[in-house]
Amino acid sequence: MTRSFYVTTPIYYVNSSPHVGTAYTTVVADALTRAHALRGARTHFLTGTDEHGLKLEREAQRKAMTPQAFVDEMSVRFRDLWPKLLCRPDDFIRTTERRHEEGVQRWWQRCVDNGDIYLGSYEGLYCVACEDHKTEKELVEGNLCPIHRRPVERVAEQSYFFRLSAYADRLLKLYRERPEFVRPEGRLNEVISFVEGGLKDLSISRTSFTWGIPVPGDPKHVMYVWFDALFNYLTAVEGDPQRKDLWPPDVQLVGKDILRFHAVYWPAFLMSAGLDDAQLPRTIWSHGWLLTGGEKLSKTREGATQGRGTTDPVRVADAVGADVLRYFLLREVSFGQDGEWSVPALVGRARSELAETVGNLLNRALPFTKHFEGRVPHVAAEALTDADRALETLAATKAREAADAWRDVAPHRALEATIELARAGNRYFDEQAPWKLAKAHDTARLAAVIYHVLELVRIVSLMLWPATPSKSDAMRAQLGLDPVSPLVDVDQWPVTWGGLAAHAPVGTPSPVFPKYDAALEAQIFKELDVTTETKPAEKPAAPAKAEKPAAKAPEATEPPGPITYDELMAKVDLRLGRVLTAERIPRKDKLLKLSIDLGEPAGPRTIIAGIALAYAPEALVNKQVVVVANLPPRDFGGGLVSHGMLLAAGPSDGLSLATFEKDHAPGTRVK
Ligand code: ME8
Repeated sequence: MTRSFYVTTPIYYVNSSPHVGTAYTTVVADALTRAHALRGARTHFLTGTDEHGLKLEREAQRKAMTPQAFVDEMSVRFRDLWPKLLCRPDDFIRTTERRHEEGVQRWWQRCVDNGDIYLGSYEGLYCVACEDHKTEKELVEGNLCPIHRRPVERVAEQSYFFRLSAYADRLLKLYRERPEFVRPEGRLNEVISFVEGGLKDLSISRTSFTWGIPVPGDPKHVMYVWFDALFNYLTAVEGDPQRKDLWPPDVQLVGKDILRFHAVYWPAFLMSAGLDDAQLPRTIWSHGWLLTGGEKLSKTREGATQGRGTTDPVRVADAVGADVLRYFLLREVSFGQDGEWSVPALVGRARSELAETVGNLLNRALPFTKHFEGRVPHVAAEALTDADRALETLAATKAREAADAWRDVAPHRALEATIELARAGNRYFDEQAPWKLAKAHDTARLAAVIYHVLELVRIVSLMLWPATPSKSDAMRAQLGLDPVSPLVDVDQWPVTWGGLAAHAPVGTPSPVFPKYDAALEAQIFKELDVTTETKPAEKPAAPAKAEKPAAKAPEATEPPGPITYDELMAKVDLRLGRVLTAERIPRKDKLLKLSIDLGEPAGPRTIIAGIALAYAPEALVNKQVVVVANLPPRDFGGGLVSHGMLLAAGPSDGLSLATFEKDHAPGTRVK
């Protein structure tokens, strides 16, 4: 049976232009869609714009425009952005469209018919930037909204209410029976505590402004913008006979700021409208924020990037290419966690992973096809060695790992598996030394080695396609292959070896990624307003004291110059971790391989630390440690990659690990 995959992004407020934070969710949705399409699913990707409410009415007034003219102009900026980022939504819904307005009015009426909407009066606080009601308790110093740091408004007016309080038990039963309804797990717990804390009925209409969908039968009320907006996911598909059966959505991506609306109000509205549990969305996937200087990157904080570059996705895509921006967003942030926006970090990733690992592998292997008349070499079975077979097995393993990670909405893990495979390809190339085989006229071995590398690049190009579609196609062109083209019911995920046909002509070699040398880096930094001194690590940073002589006299080194607290928090991500397992590494006396829980949805991290002379592995299990969590991975060779560094001090045989007096949850940030 054909599998379908329906994914949604939030519909974005059009009060100002999109930024890389907005682009983040859409890029993830697009990449997930591509990954599922490549596996043969019938996919549907919905995004759009949220165009009603007080915030937009006021913004239009400020611009001396009618709300309609204003939202028309702004919505286009979103619609036009997505193709520039190689995103291909199947539908783009605007809440000012007729299909939506009429649909929402019907859903409202269903809730009325069910006895869940009643007239009352609302008195309380409201944050226009959030379009959300607030309680005194939630406010921060100066009576400000904790998210936007802006004053809230006092509202007192007649309002329709939604009987949210009646749904607490059914919601709790839903979370219990279908824990995958909210991901990641930690967020599910937050949602459960919120509902267990008691649900109050929700004010869902306003009379003090007019820019909204009129309440059926009482048009002096307009609907609360969230009641209107949430139903977009349904109104976009219900009217179309071709799309109706896509319901319910498989994955609804939302930022953590709007999880409550999606995990509490949204299912309650649907329950009230008569949907049974099987018709509710399958998973609300809440992700973290892109940060600038430790704070949420938002429309109101544009420019506050501490010199780490513009947040305008169009400028970034123009300067480095949409593939590279997409790759960075998907790879850099552990999906579900917060991550820092930084152009230098983006260039660092592009250099070390895309150019020097993936592009390089193709560039190195392709010229050798001249020994085979510019064709894919044919491999004689008797020329195969254990190293070749090991590479084939690794490719299958990594392809499966990446497929599972895409399915589990973990793009960073999928791409990590992809890059690990490309790294293994480079190691294989070095070890097999085809230049020596060519010199020795060992054509049979040369054919086997070059075939293996080219086939590996084919596999990597498919595995990268969800993230870097145009670069994947460029690599494929050089392999003599057509662009990737998903087909419903055909699983093209590259788990089987040998897709590249022997004797097929290859294309002309040319670098798929530029060489990110100092000149190009300087040019990108200039174009993208990078003013910080921070440079991406040329070489990945060292782990805790690993294999380094003990610093005998720490005082002898010059202390670095002063930095601000914001700089510290922006640059160094220190987290508490708990050691789950620790083991020695054969032939590496000083190193231990640790598995450390940092509370991340992606699971524990592997960290290689140079602490074996000071700690027995068994003494470490369950220990609370301090981890530098935002260093690039460091490859120790032999499949050992460290994903972080432990803080420690002292000589290597008397080293002591930093820890805290009291226990705190894994993942707690050190501040
Ligand atoms: O909330 N990091 O719209 P919105 C990561 N209209 N993602 C970010 C981000 C950041 N710094 N900034 C924004 C709304 N986003 C409502 C939604 S849905 C029925 C109505 C992403 O324009 C993230 O997905 O404020 C977040 O949830 C969304 O943009 C909010 O966009």
